[in-house]
Amino acid sequence: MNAHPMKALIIVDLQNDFLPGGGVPVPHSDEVIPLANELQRRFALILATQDWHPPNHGSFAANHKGKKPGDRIILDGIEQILWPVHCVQNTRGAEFAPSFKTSRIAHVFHKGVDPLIDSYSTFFDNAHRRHTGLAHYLEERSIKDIYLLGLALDYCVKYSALDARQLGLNTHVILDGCRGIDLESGDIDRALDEMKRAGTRILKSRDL
Ligand code: VGL
Ligand code: ZN
Repeated sequence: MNAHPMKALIIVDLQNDFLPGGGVPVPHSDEVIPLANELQRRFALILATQDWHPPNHGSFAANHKGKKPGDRIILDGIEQILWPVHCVQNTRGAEFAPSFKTSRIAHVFHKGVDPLIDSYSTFFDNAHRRHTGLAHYLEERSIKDIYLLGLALDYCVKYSALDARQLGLNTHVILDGCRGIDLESGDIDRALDEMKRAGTRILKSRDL
């Protein structure tokens, strides 16, 4: 066995559409990019994720007659919040932020590719029907410790951390490397509580 098992830095959805001015702008999200670049020096394995929707994705309000962003519907049997069009495959909105340094990323995992189901988590879709390959990737390399940062704290980061805990991973969230949407005020605080209760360690980059 590996005496010093690797830990993975997982950088979540640093894509144009989640930056100020994008389709689903996360407030102050541009502020995490320098940290995402800087922290890569501290990890031997860097992974990243991209929200990667087809144009007909069921999470887009525009694909449901009479619906607007923020409305809730039942999509193929489960509840779905509707969003503005964002992160459409092979468009500028889905690209990584221009200042984000990507040369050391070992693998990019795509999520939200099935038009009939959304995927906030980097591990599974919202109904846990299909996985993205990330769990197997980590298992094959005996990686038990993951460090998450990115967007959005109260969606993708939260659901990724909860799935990671269910998979038995030692899960860390680097708080100053994340920003949230707070669609309903308090969402960010509730997300932090939920992650902590599930055994996620919330830490600051200076405590790494
Ligand atoms: C996300 C909203 C819609 C996320 C993805 O990755 O946090 N949020 N799609
Ligand atoms: Zn999305």
